[in-house]
Parts: sequence; structure tokens; C-alpha cells
Amino acid sequence: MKTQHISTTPFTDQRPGTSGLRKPVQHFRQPNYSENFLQAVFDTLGIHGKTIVIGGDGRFFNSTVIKAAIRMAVAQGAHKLIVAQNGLLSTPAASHLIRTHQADYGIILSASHNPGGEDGDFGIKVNLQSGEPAPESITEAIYQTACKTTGYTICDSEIADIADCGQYTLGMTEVSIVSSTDDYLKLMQQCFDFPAIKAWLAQHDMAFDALHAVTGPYATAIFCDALGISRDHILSAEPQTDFGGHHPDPAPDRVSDLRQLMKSNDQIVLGAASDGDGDRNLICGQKYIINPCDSLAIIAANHQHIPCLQKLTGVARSMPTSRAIDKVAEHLGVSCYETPTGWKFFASLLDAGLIQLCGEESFGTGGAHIREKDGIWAILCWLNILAATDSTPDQLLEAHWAQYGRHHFNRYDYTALDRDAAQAMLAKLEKDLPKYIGQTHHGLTITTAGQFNYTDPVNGEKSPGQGLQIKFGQQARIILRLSGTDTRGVTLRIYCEYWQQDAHKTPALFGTTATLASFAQGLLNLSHFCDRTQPDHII
Ligand code: G16
Repeated sequence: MKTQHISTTPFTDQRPGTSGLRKPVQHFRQPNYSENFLQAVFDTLGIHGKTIVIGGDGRFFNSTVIKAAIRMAVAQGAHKLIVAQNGLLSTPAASHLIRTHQADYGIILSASHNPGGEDGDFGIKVNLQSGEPAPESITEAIYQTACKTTGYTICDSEIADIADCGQYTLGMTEVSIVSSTDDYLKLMQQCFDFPAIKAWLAQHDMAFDALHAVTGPYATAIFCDALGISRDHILSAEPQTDFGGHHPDPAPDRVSDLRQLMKSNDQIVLGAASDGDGDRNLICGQKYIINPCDSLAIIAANHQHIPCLQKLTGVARSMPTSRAIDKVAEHLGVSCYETPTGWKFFASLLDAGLIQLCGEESFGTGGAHIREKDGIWAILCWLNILAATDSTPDQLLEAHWAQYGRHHFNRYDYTALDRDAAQAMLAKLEKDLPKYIGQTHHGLTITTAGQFNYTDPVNGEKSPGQGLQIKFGQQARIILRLSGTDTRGVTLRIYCEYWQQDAHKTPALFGTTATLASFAQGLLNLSHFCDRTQPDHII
């Protein structure tokens, strides 16, 4: 096997964000751009003698980068490469493969829910030995290495097709092409009561929208082949490199096909969707689209019906996620942790056995079975609860509000802002915040206000500056932070939460979250700093 060394000029814009390195495809297509980053990963984590998992969400450029990664890893003496068939691997399935094969790490090619295709986005994520997203200390080390990377070694051999499962040797490296779905299906069968769900689905119905992303094959194997639902109820099941031209994002405004199908068939009591790489989930009933914060709280409140969650000693949510789950944790007498945004922050808590369930407002829910959020797993949690209680999602949601009160929650996104202007605006507000404490606005009194600085309770790692919080006691909260997953400019996120004890009554705060968002806009002086008066997207 011949190898060659390619000299390059370092790229200095390869600092990973909330979830890996994410950029427009055109940016990744610059000569040597992907290879430079892969080399930085290999130099930081080692490649000689290592076992790594490689796969992605099937978006445009997926197979090109997979083949480059294989050729580089082989040239640099990797021991074993576990590559998903056709390169298609959901993020949760990748986390599971890393764990089952005791791989040293995994490379996942995905830009999650961002659009795909030639003009869309691409991304590279790195997950470590427990299957968890690399923490900031590692991603920063990769970035520093990338800034100094001046070349890479790659083998000349063309990579054979990755369409068929099997094994072959290339140089000193064993290359193993594995099924995208088999191991993951087995894991789900261990986590849930499949016979009970199947029996319930024989009487009721569900539908799933794969949005032409990676979960189509998983949904078909699990919901249809193993649990018996009709293939007609898996929408957009074929993965496409451009996700059919749509956002592979399970947000309420992006699942109109699913809502239409449910409207036309009232036997479908549960609707669900996932995102580009299969780690997010959306749950809906005939009447309600369930907010992810409520979904997390409802799963916690009903954990005893879910085999893999029967023993619950702790839960966690990201800081902007509504405090609905805090009320459940208090009721159950279990610990509740608050982490910064980013799934990586849950990993140490899961590894230490402090929590068994965690989630985020950004449609992420997961448990201790892997170290990623997991869309299909969350849907199976719901199915197991529905089967055990013989209820519908709408009934469960209303019962939850009746017991715990309702946390109205919305996120207001202001996209494509100038980064410097947005940072200056938040810095100014941070400085001003102490003077607002004690003031009353819209009948709500500000009890605390300031920056969220995090110290990991397990390993002591510090992550300062994770977002500004304005708290109105238990009643309401406003969180402000800049997204870490943008590829064009920066997005300001304003998260607003308002708790109402009696969900049947008209809320005392007129306009609930919209009123809080416009109050926050005023505090920020958003129109002055960023020339915006309205959010572009509300979820
Ligand atoms: C990623 C992270 C999540 C985070 C989300 C939004 O999700 O894994 O933990 O909540 O981004 O992050 P931000 O608010 O910084 O844009 P995904 O599904 O995009 O990988």
C-alpha cells in the first residue's frame, strides 16, 4: 500500500461549537479543509493502533469525507475501522457502536438539523470512549492542533464500496463495514418492553416523519418490522443527501406532513419525528405538539413504566430548558442537575451514575443506555408509557399540567446577527443586570440575574459564561445566550418560561412568553445593537 504526504497551510477557523465543527458545505469543500481537521483529531487523540467508528447522517459530502477518513486512518496505522454500511449511522447508533466495540473514539459526520445538499451545511463531530461528545477541553485541543497542522498522510488506494457489510484488510488496518441498524435495534429491545408496545399498537396507531434523514431505516426496522405499524405511516423514510430540500428539523413548523396525516386519521394517537442525525425527537398527540421540556418531565414522572428507567435516582436538564422536570424531581425525591447547553455536559453525570434521564429544550432527550440524546429512544419511552397506562399523549400532557402546573415555554431566535455586535450587546446587559434585581415588571419581581458559570460536579471542569439568566423566583425566567451551532453569523436565543399553577385559568401574565421576550429585547436594546425588532423563528 502506497501512502503520500500532502502539505497544507493550517486553517485557523476550525474551533468546534456546541456540537462539533459545523460550516457550510462550500467551506468544507475547500482543498484539504476536512483532511486538516481530521488530521488534528488524529494528532490529538492518536490514530496508530486505535479502533475508531466512522459514520454520518448521509448528507451531501458524507461519503467523500468518510472515504478520506478511511484512507488517512489506514495510512497512519489504525488498528480497526468500524464503518457504517453506506456511511449511514445515526448519532445515537454511533455512540452505541463506540461503546459495544470498545472503540477509542468515533467520527460522526453531521450538521444535525441544519439543511443539507450542496448549498447546505456539513459537520464533523468527535465522540470519545464512552460514546460521549468530546468535552470542551478536547475540542479546544483539537482546534489548537488544527491551527498548526501543516500536512497529512493518506494512502493512495481507492476505497472499495461501503455498500456491503463485511471485513477486509487494508495495509495493517482491519476495515469492518457493519449494519447501521442491527446493534441499535437490539439495544432498544433491551431497553423497552417490545411485546407490550406491540400489543398496544395493534389497538392504536402511530406515525413517524423521518424527514428524509438518517432515521428512516431505523424507524422501518423498529416501528414497522419489530412493532408492526404500517410502512405507510413512516413518512419521508428514504434518506436523501439534501433531505428532500427541507430542514431535517423536528420543530413544530417543520412537520406539516405528519400533522396532515394525523388530521386525516384519528386512529393515529401518537405522532413523532426526528432530525438529520436521529438524536432529536418531537412528540405530538392529535391535539397538542408536546413541548420538549414537558416531554422530558412527563417521561420522568412516568419512569416506572419504562424498563430501562425503573431505577431513577437523578435527572438533568440544560439550563435554558424549562423547570417542569424540577417539579417532578422534587415530587419523586430524586436529584435534579442543571448543566450548560450541549449534550457533552451530561456525560460525566451519566458515567458517574448520578442521573439516568436528561434532556434539553432543543428536542433532545436521552438516558444512560448511550452518551448521546436519542430520538427513537425517546419515542419508545412514550410508547412504553402509553402502552402501560393505555392513554394518549394528549391525556398524559393534560394530566401532567393538572398535577404540576403548566410551564409555558418558548425560544425566540434572532438569526444571522453580526457576532461582534451581539457579543457587545450581551456584555453590556451582563454589566447592567445587577441593577435590575428587585425591580418589578409586568407584575413579576426579578429575584436574581447574572451569568451562568458551570463547574462539573464530577470532574470539577469549569465552563464559565454559558448564558445570562434573569429569574423571577419560581414564576418565570428569561435566559439569553448565543447559539454555538450557527454556520452563518450568530443566532441570539431568548428562552422564556412562565409557570402557571392552574393550567385552566387565563395566565396572569398577558401574552406569557411573548411579553417576556419583548421585555428582554428592551433590556438588550436589540434594535440599537443588532437592528432587529422581531425574532425570525419561535419554537
Ligand atoms: C446541539 C447540541 C445540543 C444543543 C443544540 C443547540 O444539538 O448537541 O446539546 O442543545 O445543539 O445548541 P445551540 O443552542 O448552541 O445552537 P444538535 O442536535 O444540533 O447536535
